[in-house]
Amino acid sequence: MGGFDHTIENVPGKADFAVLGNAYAGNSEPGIVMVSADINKNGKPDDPWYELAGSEHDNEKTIHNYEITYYRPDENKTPVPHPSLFYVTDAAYIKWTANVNGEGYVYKTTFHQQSYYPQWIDSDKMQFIGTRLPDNNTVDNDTYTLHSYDWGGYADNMPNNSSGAQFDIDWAVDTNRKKVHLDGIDFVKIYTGVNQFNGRIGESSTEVSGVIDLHLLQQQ
Ligand SMILES: [Ca+2]
Ligand SMILES: [Ca+2]
Ligand SMILES: [Ca+2]
Repeated sequence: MGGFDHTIENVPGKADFAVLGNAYAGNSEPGIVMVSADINKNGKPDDPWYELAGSEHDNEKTIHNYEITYYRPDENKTPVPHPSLFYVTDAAYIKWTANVNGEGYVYKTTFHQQSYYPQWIDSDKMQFIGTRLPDNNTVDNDTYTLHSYDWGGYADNMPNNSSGAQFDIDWAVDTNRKKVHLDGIDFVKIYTGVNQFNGRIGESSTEVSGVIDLHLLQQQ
């Protein structure tokens, strides 16, 4: 989550800000983008948040109000080998449960040896609530391709220099998924929107390296 030293204006009919990631063709790790305006002018993100809707918003495979809980693993437990993938060192590493489509595990792989559960978190479980986007990968002989969604609303979905990395505040919807109008925004929050395993790549995780006011840059 981040804030700005000024309000990003919602210019009618134009994209208003860009979210920088590291997506390129076949390597999209889409994240949900949320925006908020500092309505009470206290400089803090304690105002209503709105999701930006994109091409998957009305996709029947998108799960709205998805709730997922991750459980702290015992780092000294006996690893469970994967039946076919040699590079998975523990196929029962971090257990997760969800309100839709049940449960599973985040695998540990030889490519990422560190502890995956956030070490600064005291709680033995972490719950997140949000939108889960449809899986965007295809696999051919254990080579994964992470396809981009068609348009809008998603961070780390399309290359930074493309219009697919630009966002229009007019895409904002409320918790009832109805369009809302905001004159501008002061805060942006982004989270990974897919829950899938991609072989040697590991799990999908949205990268964000910056958010840019397109009007300030006078690119729009
Ligand atoms: Ca706009
Ligand atoms: Ca990425
Ligand atoms: Ca505020």
